[in-house]
This record gives sequence, C-alpha cells and structure tokens, in this order.
Amino acid sequence: MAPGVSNLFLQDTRSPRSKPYITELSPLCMVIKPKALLGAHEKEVEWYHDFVDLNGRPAKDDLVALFRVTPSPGFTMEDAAGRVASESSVGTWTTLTTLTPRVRKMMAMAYDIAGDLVRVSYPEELFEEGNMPQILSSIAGNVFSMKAVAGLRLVDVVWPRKLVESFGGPQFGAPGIRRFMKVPRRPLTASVPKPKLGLSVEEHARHGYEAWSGGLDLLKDDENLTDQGFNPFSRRAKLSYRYRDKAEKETGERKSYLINITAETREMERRAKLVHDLGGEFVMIDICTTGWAALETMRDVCGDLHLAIHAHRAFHAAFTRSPTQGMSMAVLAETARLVGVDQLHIGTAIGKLEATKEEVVALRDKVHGDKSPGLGWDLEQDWYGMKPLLPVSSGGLHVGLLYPLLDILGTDIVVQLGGGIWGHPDGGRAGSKALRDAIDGYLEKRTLEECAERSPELSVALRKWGTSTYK
Ligand code: RUB
Repeated sequence: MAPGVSNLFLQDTRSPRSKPYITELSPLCMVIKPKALLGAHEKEVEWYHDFVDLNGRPAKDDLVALFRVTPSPGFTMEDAAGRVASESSVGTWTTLTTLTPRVRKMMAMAYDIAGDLVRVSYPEELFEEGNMPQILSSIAGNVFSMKAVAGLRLVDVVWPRKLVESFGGPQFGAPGIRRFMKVPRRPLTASVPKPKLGLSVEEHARHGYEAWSGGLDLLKDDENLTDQGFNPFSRRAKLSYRYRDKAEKETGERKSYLINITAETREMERRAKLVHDLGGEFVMIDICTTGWAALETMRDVCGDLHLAIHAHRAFHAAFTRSPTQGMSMAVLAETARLVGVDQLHIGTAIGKLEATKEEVVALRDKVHGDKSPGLGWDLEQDWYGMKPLLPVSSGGLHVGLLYPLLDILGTDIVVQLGGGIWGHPDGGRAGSKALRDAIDGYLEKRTLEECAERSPELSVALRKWGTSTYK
C-alpha cells in the first residue's frame, strides 16, 4: 500500500449521512469528499450502492444470506449493506474498467433491510457446487473485517436446490443410525469418560465397558483425546472394540464407539481405515478445528468405508457466540448437514453451555427436518430429500435435567452425559443405568420421582444433583 493511503479515514470530510466518494489526486495521496465537492476532473470511484436494490427480489435459484449489520460510525445501513454484497460477490473498493455486462449480472444484491437485518441474494453461478470452503470464502469471507462494519454476523442462509444437491449429505443420518443400532424410537444414550484427558487405554476402555454394560449405547471420546502418549489411538481402538463385543454379548444390545480420529487429514484417513478394519461403525471428528475441506474429504472416505460421522463442534463459539459478529451456529449446522455428518452437537438450552431454548430448537429443526420452518429470526429451508441427521444434546446434563430436555427437543436425539455418568456416586455402570431408567420412565409417562422409586441408581443420582443446572 502506498504511504499516506492508510491515513484515508483521518481525512474523511463527509457529513455522517452522505454517501462517500473517494477521489484519487495522486497515487500517494487520497482524500474522501462528498459528491458535491468532486471536481470535474475527478472521477467517481465507488459503486457500493449499485449493490443495493430495495425493490429487487431474489431469483428462484439464488442463494440468500441474512446478515445482521452494525455499520461503523459515518456509514448508513445502505452504505454497509452495499459493501457486504459487493465484497462477498464480484466487487471491490472501486469502480473497475474490467467490469463486463456479463459479470454485472453476477453482482449480489442487498434487497431487504429491516432494522439491522439485511438480506442479500447471490446468483447461483457465483458458487462452485460441492465446495463448501469456496462458498464460505464468499458469503463468510472478507466481509467480516471491512472497516465499514463495526459488526457483521451471518445469521442464516437459504441454500438453493442445485447447491443442496451438489453435496452428499449424511450417509446414514438419523434413520440409518437407528437401524444399525437397532434402537427404533427411544433417545440414544452416549457418554464421554471423564476426566477428559489422562485416562490410560485400559482405564478408558474399562470405563466404556462399564457404561455399555449399564445400558449405554454409544461410548464417545472427548474432543481433545486423540493419540496422546498416555492413551495411544490404535491401542485404545483395539481394546475398546473388544470390550464393545463383550458388552454386546452380555447385554444382547448393539453398542458402538464414537472414536475421535481428529488429526491432519491424511492421518484421519489412516485412523478411519483402522476403525473400519477393527469393525467400528462410527468416527468422531472435531469439524470446526479440522475445517470444511478436511470434513469434505472425510465424508468421502467414510462413504467408502461405510462409517458414520459423529461431529463435535469444539471451537464453534469463537465465531458463533457474539450476537453481532461472526456466523451463527445455525449456518454451521446447515453446512455440517450439507457436507454430510450423521450426528452433530446442538446444545441443550438447560445445561452448562451458552444457548437459548429458541436457538437449540431451531438447530434441531435445521439438522433434523425435511424442511426447516424458519422461526422468525432465521430462514425457511427445503432440504430436497437430504437425510436428517441425529442431533446430539450434551454439555452439563444429568438425569435430573432429562425430562425438561426431552420436552424441549423431543426423543429423536442422542442424550450425551459426561459428568452426569462419571460423577455418579456408584460409578459409570450405575450412572448409565440411571440414565436408561429415566428415559424408559419418560417414554412410559411416569414422573421422575416414580421412576426413582423403582431405580436405586436413579434415586442416588437425583440425591446428588437434584434437578438443578450446574454452570
Ligand atoms: C460434555 C462434553 C462435551 C460438550 C461439548 O461433558 O464434554 O464436549 O458437550 O459441548 P459433560 P456441545 O456432560 O460433562 O458436560 O455439546 O455444546 O458442543
């Protein structure tokens, strides 16, 4: 950048409401002037308002993005919306001599501004089919760091049919998982051994066996357990599947293991292959830290190996938590469904991690419905037959919270308890039994207190935790 250009904003002579025009006096010195002050020799360089048409409507095949926009001081909503539409499609900071009529037709358009919410439509041809990194580099790319916006959040997206169909979607989805787990209706149960890190292979696998024996369906690794020295991946895998087989034989139920293969992509491929060779059904991937490209690769690999993908979302809150900046969890959930995970963490509304009931219910609908309804703050989406995935509710849950949780989310979910199993005073087996007893009670429409009268394990758990939320 030429010296002096970075002082651009210090030399702003606009009134706060006027549309800015930047004039070039020499390559080393630029000033901003209101249009009225432009000299005849000076040419207009901005065209951001060409990206705003409040009478426009999206075409049927357009991708529509809903943004929450906080303009920076001195910029109107239209100023900011035009910049977002421009930078996320074909534009840049100045008019171009290379803009042809054909490219002009590919401009995104901010067509609706309601309060701080802006809808932008994008012609479908801007996007490469089946390439999530490319799509996100457009609609969730440079725009977040523009000086014209003090805050920008991608709230939701309507994905056009052709783009939806260009992704694989879940391989098994909720129905496929229920089929191979032979659990047609009740909520599936999962547990992650705690402490999070530090357990040896023998301790970890033994805990898995205890939980499976107590009635658990899915043993899950923690998001930061992969292949550390204290618990190497391949030894953990081998021993855990032996215990899984033993538990299946003893209980007569299907058991499975969400083993965390998170690593560099080629290493994930090797680990997935090992899981397949050892007779596993699932791999677990931390999809935010590994990234969309890696997930697309692993969706392919797992398709070939017939392995289901359990998606953990550790790191998501770094960009989903602020209401005015980043990208919503809803968009992340949609991208995960498109790329094709089979299970995804969606939160609890009542546990230890941040999310409102409204948000968690919307997430359930995003990943689970044939059509996501759009609840006012988000947008309606037709999934065009793409399989629903199984939502996983986890984070600070225990049996005392089970009934309200199922009231909120319904029963086509995975209920995942870590501390709520491994903090049971009588250990993991009793913790798992308490969870299954509470689930049976809910389905049989008995009160939790009635269930506890018949289940000593549940009664002990409720004495410890009651029905409180622990933060
Ligand atoms: C749960 C746990 C999971 C979180 C992740 O343990 O460690 O990693 O659920 O959060 P515990 P989310 O049951 O002891 O809280 O599910 O919201 O992505």
